[in-house]
Amino acid sequence: MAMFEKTLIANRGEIALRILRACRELGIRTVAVHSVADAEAKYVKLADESVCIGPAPSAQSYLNIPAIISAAEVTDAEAIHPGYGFLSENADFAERVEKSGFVFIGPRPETIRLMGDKVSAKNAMKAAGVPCVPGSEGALPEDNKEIAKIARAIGYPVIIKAAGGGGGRGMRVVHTEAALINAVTMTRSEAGAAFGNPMVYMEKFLENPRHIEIQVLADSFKNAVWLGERDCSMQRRHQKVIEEAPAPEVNRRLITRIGERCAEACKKIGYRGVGTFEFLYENNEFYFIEMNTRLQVEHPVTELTSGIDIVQAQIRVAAGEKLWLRQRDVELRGHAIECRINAEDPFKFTPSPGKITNWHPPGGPGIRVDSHAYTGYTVPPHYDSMIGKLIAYGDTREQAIRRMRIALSEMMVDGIKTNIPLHQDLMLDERFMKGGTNIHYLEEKLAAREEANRK
Ligand code: MV4
Repeated sequence: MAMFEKTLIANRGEIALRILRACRELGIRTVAVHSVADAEAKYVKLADESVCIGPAPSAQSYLNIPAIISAAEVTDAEAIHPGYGFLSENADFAERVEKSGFVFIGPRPETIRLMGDKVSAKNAMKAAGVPCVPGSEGALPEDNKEIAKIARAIGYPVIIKAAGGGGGRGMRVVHTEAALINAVTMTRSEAGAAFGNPMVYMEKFLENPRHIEIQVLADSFKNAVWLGERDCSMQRRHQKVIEEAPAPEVNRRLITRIGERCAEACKKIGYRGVGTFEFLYENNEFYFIEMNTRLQVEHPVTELTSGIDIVQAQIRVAAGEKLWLRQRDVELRGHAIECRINAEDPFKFTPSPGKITNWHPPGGPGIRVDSHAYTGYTVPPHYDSMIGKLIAYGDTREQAIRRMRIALSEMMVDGIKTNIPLHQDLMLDERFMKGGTNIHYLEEKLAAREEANRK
């Protein structure tokens, strides 16, 4: 199978560098595109070629579809890797990339569109045998009596979600019938304004779930494997803070059953590329909620526990290669934990951009640092505050935690504030050390800390 000769990386920061490294190892030349604010970034200079695609605001650069496609044309790239965020789950972008004669490194545009609509995604997965949260059959009807009937059948509390939402945007929890219709009306009108789609659906609201997701890899020939799960429950305001693989305290046979269902679903819908099935996990049950059709920030924990380079795999299947692994070739081993390192105040969470006067990343056995930062690098104020990821691997979860503590203590980032102190606190937190905290744990812990500080 002919590999691409040249690929354009339509992203920035640590993931642009990660994709660049994967391309290098596959012998692919790289084109970095960047905004004016990222002109001096090291990964831009490491790329074989670079093109400035616009001013600092992402709407005019990293989201500027004509500028990115022009950059691919002038540099004669064959494929475009979208990374995560920005245009990575934009079906119109994927379509325009392909119509312009380039390969989009990701699923087919129709698949992205199917999964972008959370109602159609859920219907497709339910039909493919993936267990879903109990809820409405598709979008809610107009009739208020019908809506009330659906809620009564599900049982309160319920959650109203926008079909065009996802990732925590456009949702409302409803505890009583008295509050139901107003919540539906409000969610509909917000969804219409925010996503251009007023459709909403209803689910049973799970009070204390964990967020566990399954990584899949599929080729263009209906072959698919799952690469284990990740527990991403440690989050604040829908921003993940720590991810780990495998998920602590979950029955392996149950996870295996769910993973196999996900791989089967990929075969059924003709999924191509890498993807993530998001589940809520509560009382020993998995409930599908959404599918992400992109490479994810937290992919390294799966790379370390599966031994598979997910970015290279993604590029190879996009180039038309038949899957080289069968499920029995996927062997999961050890434990990996990722701490997202953000340029932010560790207590107030306000962004802290600026010049890094001293960058000293940790090392040693089982430590991986994915970051584009260096001494003298200026974190621009225009984008996400994540400046890198610190990943620790060990034979056991306890060893991974110990290695992470040591790595955090070695890591020096001067000139800006980072959330390293928060991670140090969490690596010594008793409930985290026990494993299996739910999606509310971090916010509850932070609220308790605030309370203690005010006294
Ligand atoms: C839910 C839920 C409880 N019950 N759905 C938030 C993000 C989006 N992907 C789905 N989300 C949720 N859906 C039902 N039926 C609770 C959440 C939720 C959440 C989920 C995963 C990770 C963090 C979260 C934080 C708040 C709420």
